[in-house]
Amino acid sequence: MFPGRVTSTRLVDRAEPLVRELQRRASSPGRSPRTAVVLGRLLGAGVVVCFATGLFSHLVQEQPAWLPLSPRPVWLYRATQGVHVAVGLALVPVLLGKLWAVYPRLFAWPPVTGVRSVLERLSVLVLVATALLQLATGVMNTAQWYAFPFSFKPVHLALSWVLLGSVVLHVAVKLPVIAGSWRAPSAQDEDADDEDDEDDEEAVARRTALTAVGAATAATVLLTVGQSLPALAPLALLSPRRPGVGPQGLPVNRTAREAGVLQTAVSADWRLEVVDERRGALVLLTLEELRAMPQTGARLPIACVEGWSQDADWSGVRLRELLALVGAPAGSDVRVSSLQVRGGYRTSLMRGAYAQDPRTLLALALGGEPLHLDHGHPARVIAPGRPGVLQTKWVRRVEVLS
Ligand code: HEM
Ligand SMILES: Nc1nc2c(c(=O)[nH]1)N[C@H]1C(S)=C(S)[C@@H](COP(=O)(O)O)O[C@H]1N2
Ligand SMILES: [Mo]
Repeated sequence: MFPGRVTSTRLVDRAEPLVRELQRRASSPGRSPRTAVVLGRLLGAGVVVCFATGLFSHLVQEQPAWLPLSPRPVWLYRATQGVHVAVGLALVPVLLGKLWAVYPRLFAWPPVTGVRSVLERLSVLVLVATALLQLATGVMNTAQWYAFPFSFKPVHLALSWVLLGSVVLHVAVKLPVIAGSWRAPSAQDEDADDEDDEDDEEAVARRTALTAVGAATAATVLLTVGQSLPALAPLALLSPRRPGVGPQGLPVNRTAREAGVLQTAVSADWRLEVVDERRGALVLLTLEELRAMPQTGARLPIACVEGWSQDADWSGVRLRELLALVGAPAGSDVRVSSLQVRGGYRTSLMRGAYAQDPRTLLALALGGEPLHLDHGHPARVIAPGRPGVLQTKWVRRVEVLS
């Protein structure tokens, strides 16, 4: 009489033993709730660290007027973004371990037991999907492999809020398991009876699983962290860029050829324009004139948003001395433009605090030699505390904004 209903009941009847069998096969003593909790704690802590350092990176790049950021300490962005990428990479094996530990729960039977369990499963789905996407796009971005059909930054930023939110929700839902895990060691001492053997087997399997994840994490970090930690630079075999490797001993993110400035950057017609339109002031300077001005040296890092960083000895003209030539008031914001015609990093905004810093240079030399074309010849910006993307190369114009 109700053929549709009968069929679906039969399907469910048939599915149950299959799902239970899948679950039985997937179950292993290493996948104890405690394994999941231990890895979960690491993941949670890592997500919080990545969220904080990522948000900082966003704010340093946006330089919102309401947030008076400081160019000092000079190494701050280098440290926060180095940590962001190192922790982000370390999370990859931890997340894979966590998914290994919990995936048999996909085969829970019955699949849902009510509204609460539907919500719980949905929240885990969002958590797993965002975590995988966030880590995958992050890693792909550091490798400059832009295979995804959306622009990285806004998606990575939005996902970071969703991820943080779903971690908080997940911890709230799992609080009983987490709390039980805090109590576990003392509880085990108490019931010293015939369950002991099983506990031992589980403890050994758990330790094996955690050791494997730990080893994979250590290997990932050891083979990449040298991109921002000079002492380990020789080990950074998995990093797209390694300190010391590049023209003048410094890596290059975008070459002069890629930026399309091969001709314009070496043209004899090049002049630096320093402009304050509101005062109607314009100064044009040749490279020889810039070299004839007082030269200042500064040891400052290039700290790429993609995680690699390296200190170098720059020298050139203090930016604030150039701004003084057009009578710009101390602390003015400026816009720096390059010879590049296309691409996101052809111009950059610099807040007054940075423009005024005595170590902010329009650099003409690197390591005592004229700038290599790929490092921004004839002139580039180098300022303390700025992400690499804002250290504009092949500078053509410096414009006073306020
Ligand atoms: C735990 C998860 C993560 C969170 C919550 C997170 C969060 C963020 C946030 C909020 C930003 C700033 C985005 C913006 O400027 O608008 C950022 C930037 C960045 N993140 Fe992550 N991130 C995570 C994982 C990763 C991973 C695994 C990697 C790669 C290993 C990575 C690589 C990057 C890079 C390269 C940037 C700089 C992008 C740019 O400015 O061009 N992130 N992250
Ligand atoms: N005009 C211009 N300047 C630029 C870029 C660019 O693409 N165009 N790339 C930036 C990035 S992402 C970094 S990390 C630094 C790298 O400087 P380097 O090549 O001298 O090491 O230059 C920055 N300056
Ligand atoms: Mo960069």
